[in-house]
Amino acid sequence: MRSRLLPFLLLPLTAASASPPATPDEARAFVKTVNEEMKTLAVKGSTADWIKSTYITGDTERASAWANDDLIAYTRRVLEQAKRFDGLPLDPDTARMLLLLRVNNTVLAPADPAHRAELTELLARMEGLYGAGKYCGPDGQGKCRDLLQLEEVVNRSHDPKALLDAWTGWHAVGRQIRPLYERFVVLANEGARDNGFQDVGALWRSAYDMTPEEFEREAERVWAQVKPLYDDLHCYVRAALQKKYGKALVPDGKPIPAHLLGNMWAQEWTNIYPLVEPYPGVSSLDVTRRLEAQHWDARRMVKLGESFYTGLGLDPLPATFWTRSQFTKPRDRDVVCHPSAWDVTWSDDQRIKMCIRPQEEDLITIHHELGHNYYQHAYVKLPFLYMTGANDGFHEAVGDALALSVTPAYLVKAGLLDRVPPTNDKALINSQLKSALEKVAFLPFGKDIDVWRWQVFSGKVTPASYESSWWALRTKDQGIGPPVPRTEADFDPGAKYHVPANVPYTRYFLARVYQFQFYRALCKAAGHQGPLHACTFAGSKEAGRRLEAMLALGASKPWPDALQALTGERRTDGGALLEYFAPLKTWLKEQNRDQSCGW
Ligand code: X8Z
Ligand code: ZN
Repeated sequence: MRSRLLPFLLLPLTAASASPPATPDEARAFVKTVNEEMKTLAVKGSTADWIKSTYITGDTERASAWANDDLIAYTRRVLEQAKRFDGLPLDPDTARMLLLLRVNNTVLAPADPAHRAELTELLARMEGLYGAGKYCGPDGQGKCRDLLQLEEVVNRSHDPKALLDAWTGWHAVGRQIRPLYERFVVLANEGARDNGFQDVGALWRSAYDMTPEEFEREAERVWAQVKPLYDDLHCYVRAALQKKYGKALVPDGKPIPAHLLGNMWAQEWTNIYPLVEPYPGVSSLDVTRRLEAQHWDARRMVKLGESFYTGLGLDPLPATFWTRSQFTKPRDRDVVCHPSAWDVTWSDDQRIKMCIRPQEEDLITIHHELGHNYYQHAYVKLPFLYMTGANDGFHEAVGDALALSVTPAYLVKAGLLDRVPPTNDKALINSQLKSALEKVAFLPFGKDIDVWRWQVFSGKVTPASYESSWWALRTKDQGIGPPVPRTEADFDPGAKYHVPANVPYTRYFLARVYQFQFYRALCKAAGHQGPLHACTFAGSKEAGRRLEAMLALGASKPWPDALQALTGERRTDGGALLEYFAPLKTWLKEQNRDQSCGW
C-alpha cells in the first residue's frame, strides 16, 4: 500500500491545479495539430510499408517496424492527452475526430516501449513470412513453389492428389507463423488494454458507430438473413462435386473437403464453375480463356478497369499511378503479392500492388482495388482523420459494386467474350450461379475469420485450440472440412494473408452485403427498371455523381448517414443481395428437392 501511495504523495501539490481546465476551443486546436502531425508520421509509415511489401528483406522489415513504432507511440501519446477533453461540449467534427483517433486502429501501443517495439517487429515479420512463403515438396519435383504457383494448381487442377499436395504445401506456411502469432496476441492485447479497450477484438468492433456488443449482434443478424441462400448453394455444389469426385471423397451429409473448391482458402468458388455449370453449352462465360488467348498484359487489364470508372464521369487515375504501381510479380525478389491499393503519401499518390495474371479473377480484383483508389481520391482534401471509409466495409464495397455492373455486353465490347449470352432462363441461371460462387460462397468465410480472431483476442480460444477451433467454426458455418486431419502443430489461420498481416476481415463480409445495396441505389440513379440482376449503370454520369458524393464524405459522418446519402437506407441489409439472386434461389430449391442438404 505504502509503495503505491508514496509516489502520488510526492507529486507537487500544485501540479493538478497548475493547468487550467480544458476548453472546446483548445480541443479543436488540438485535433487540428493531431491531423497534421499524424499525417506526417503516417506517410513515413506507408512509405516504409510500400518498400517492404515490394521488396521483402530484414532491412526493409526493420525500417517499416521503426516507422510504425513511431506512429503508434504518437497515437498513444495523443490519446492520453485527449483525455482532458472528456465530457466537454465539443463541436461535432472535433468530437468525431477524437472518436476516430481512438477506434480506427488495428493495433494500439503497449505502454512499455520494449513491448511496443516487439509488437511492430512481429507485425513486419509475420507479413514477410507470409509474402515469402514457399513449399518445396513433392509435386514441384525438388523445386520450391510460391503461393501463385500453388494457387495455379488449386484453382485449375481436378486431380485430387495434386490438389491435396498444393493445399497442404501452402498451409504448412502457417506453422512457421504460429509462434509469432501467439506472442503477437499477447502484445496486441496489452496495447488495447493500455488504451482502454477490453482486447483487440473489442477495439476492432468499436469502429462501427455502435457498441462492440451491438456490432457483434448486427453481424449475426445479417448472416442469418443470407444463410438460407448459402445453404442452398452448398447443397447444389456438394452434389455436383460428388458426381465429379465420387462419394468416397465427397460423402452425403458431410462437409466438403476444402481442397476441392477451386480456391486455396475455399473462400470463393468461381473456379469450379466448369464442374457445376447448370446448363453446359448455353452460354460461354469463360473470360480467362480470352485473356490468355489474346495475351492481355497487366497494364491493359488495369486500363480496362479504369475505363469503367471514367465512363461514370470519374477522373482518370493520376499519371504517377502508372509508373509507381506494382502490376506484376518481380522476377528477382520476394514481394507481398496479396493485392492492395494505396495512397502512399495521402496526396493523390494512388497505386495498386498486385501480381496480376491474365485471368478473370484478377480482372475482378483490379476493379476492386481501383474502388479503393477512387475512394482515396474522393476524400483526399479532408483532414487526415477523415481520410478513410465511412466504415471499412464501405471501402471494400465500392469496386465490387461497380464490378456487379460489368455485363457480358461490356465484356464483348472489350473483346473478352465471343458473344452476348442469349437472354433466356438457362443463360440467366448459368450467370447467376457463377456470380453466386463468388458472392454467396464467400459470406460465412467473410464472417468467420474475425469471429475466430475475436475469440482468440478475448481469450475464449487459447493457443491450445487455435487449429481445432478454426475448423470447428468453418465446419459449422461453411460446411467445409480439412482434407487431411490437422493437429495443433498446424496453424491454418496463418496461411490466410489477413491473419499474419493483421487486417480485420469483417469488412469483407459487410462489403458483400453493402455492394448490393450500393448497386441497387446506383441502378436507380441510372434509371434502371426491371429486375435488379438485369441492371447495369455503366456509363451513367448520374450514378457516378451519386457515388462520388458519398465517397467524398470519407469518415466525416457516421456510416448510416453515408449509406443514407447514397441509398436512402440506414441499415446493413442482405435484402438487396437476396433480391439480386431471387431467380437462382428458386432454381436451387428445385434442384435440391431430392437431396438431403446440410452437414
Ligand atoms: O483482400 C482482399 C483484397 C484486398 S483489400 C484483394 N480481398 C479479400 C481476400 O482476398 O481474402 C477481397 C475479397 C476478400
Ligand atoms: Zn480491398
